Amino acid sequence: MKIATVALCGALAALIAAPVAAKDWRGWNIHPEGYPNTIALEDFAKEVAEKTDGRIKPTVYNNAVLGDQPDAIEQVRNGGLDFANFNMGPMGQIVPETNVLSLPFIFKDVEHMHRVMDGPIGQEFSDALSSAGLVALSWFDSGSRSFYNTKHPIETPADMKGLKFRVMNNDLYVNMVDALGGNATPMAYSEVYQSLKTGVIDGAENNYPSFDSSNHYEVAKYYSVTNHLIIPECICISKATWDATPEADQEIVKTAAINAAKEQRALWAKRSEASKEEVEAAGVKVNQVKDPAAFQAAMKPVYANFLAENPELKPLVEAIQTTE
Ligand code: GTR
Repeated sequence: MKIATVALCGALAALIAAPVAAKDWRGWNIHPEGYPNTIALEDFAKEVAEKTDGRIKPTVYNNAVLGDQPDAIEQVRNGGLDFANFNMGPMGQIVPETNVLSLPFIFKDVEHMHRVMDGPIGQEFSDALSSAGLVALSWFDSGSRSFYNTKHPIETPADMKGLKFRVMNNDLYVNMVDALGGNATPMAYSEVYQSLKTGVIDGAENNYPSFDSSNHYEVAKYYSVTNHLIIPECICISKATWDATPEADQEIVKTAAINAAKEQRALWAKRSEASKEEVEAAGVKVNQVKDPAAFQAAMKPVYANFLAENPELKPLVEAIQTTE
């Protein structure tokens, strides 16, 4: 054998024998330990590490320690972070199609949301996310959101008047609260507790598990059930990370994400009940609004403005509304 050939063979052998460097994936999570999403994300990470024999080692960073949601979305898009559990609320500012999911009362109930997101319409949202650098692998629940505040129960839209509510970072929510007669302030989730406590805001809106885990219930004693938003959440992988992953491992990651979503949905249902009981036991007054139709009727201008600004999204809105 010629010397050059020997050297080449040696190099090839070294390549084959060299262990493939494990890929450390960093994952963003807004929630604390023990929250349904956190448990499911950690099980996702475990399954991926096990099934890839450690070729991929995902780590989940809880409590938004890697930044608030809008920042984290950017980081996952540009490959600075590898994966995350994102609520589609703040996503609307970046991927306009996902704003459709933030239209108040667009879903009849959580089951309706499941039917939509688990079918072909869900795929349309995945495609839109993918064009923005995010691969949505599966959909988590986040129940339905209602208003809570430190002052008094909300029975009718008129009770919103004069109250300042924190909303997630999305202009649609500002329009929504305006249309109901209240004042809206977009604010990071992590700042809400202190702002409620010091009176910078009077209220916010969320599902029972987040109202509970964020301790907002300690300061906001009135939770008024409006169910105005039912917003799905994704396990999203950075497209840069995804494209750099061999196909066989992509399959493993996808399956793990679907398993995690099944687990999260089951945990979610239990946690919603438990959190409702917990906040009531802690003295929160929960009331059903007297006339839900009045809240829905107030959303007409929100829809009208949205469709005037985004006429191309009308078919998507109608497709959801007509899904049985
Ligand atoms: C929670 C949601 C979070 C975050 C938070 C918020 O219900 O799971 O991703 O969006 O609400 O209000 O900021």
